[in-house]
Amino acid sequence: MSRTASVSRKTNETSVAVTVNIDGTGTSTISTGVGFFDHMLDQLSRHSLIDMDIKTEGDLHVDDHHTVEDTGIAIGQAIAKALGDRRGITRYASLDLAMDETMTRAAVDVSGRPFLVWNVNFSAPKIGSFDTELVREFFNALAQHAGITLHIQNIYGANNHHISETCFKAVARVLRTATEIDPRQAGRVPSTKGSLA
Ligand SMILES: [Mn+2]
Repeated sequence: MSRTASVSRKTNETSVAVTVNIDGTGTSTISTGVGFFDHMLDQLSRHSLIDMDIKTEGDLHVDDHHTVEDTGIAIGQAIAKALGDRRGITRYASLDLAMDETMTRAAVDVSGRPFLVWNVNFSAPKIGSFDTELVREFFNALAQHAGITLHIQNIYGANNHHISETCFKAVARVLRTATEIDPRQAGRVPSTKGSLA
C-alpha cells in the first residue's frame, strides 16, 4: 500500500498544491515564491526522506504570512492523508540536532492529537526578508493539520538562519523515524486505544 497523497487548497489569499510520498527518497520540487522558505522546505523533504511537490501562489504583495501558513496546512493535510490509519508506524521519535554553534531538539508523537510546543527564540525579527515569527506559524499549521504532537526547543545557538534550519532539519529527522513502518508492530496501530486517526 503506497503512502502517498495530494492536497489542493484554494482561498482568496493563496492557492496551494502539495503531493507527498512518505516512503520516498527526499526528492522535492518546491516553489512558494519565498526563497528562504523554499530552502527550509527543501531541508524538510531531504532529511525526512518524504518526497514533496509543493506549489504555492500566495498574496506576497501583502506579506509572506498566508503563503507560509497555508503551505504548512496543506503539507500537514497531505501527510495525514498519506498516513491513513497510521497502522504499523513507529509513532515516537526525538532528536538533538547540531549545526555549527546551534543545537535544537525535536520530539514527535504521530498521535492523531495536534499539539505544538514551541520553545524557540530568535534574536532578530528577520532572516533576510523573511519574518522569523513565521517559522512558528509554519510548524503550528503542520502540527495541527498532520495530527501530530510536536515539541521543538532551541537549546542554544546564535545565528538565526541556523536556528531556523535546525528546527526544519530536526523535525524532518523525527518525522522520518516516527512515520517509518516498524516491522515489529506487524501492521498494528501502535496504540492501546486501537486508533490514532
Ligand atoms: Mn541554510
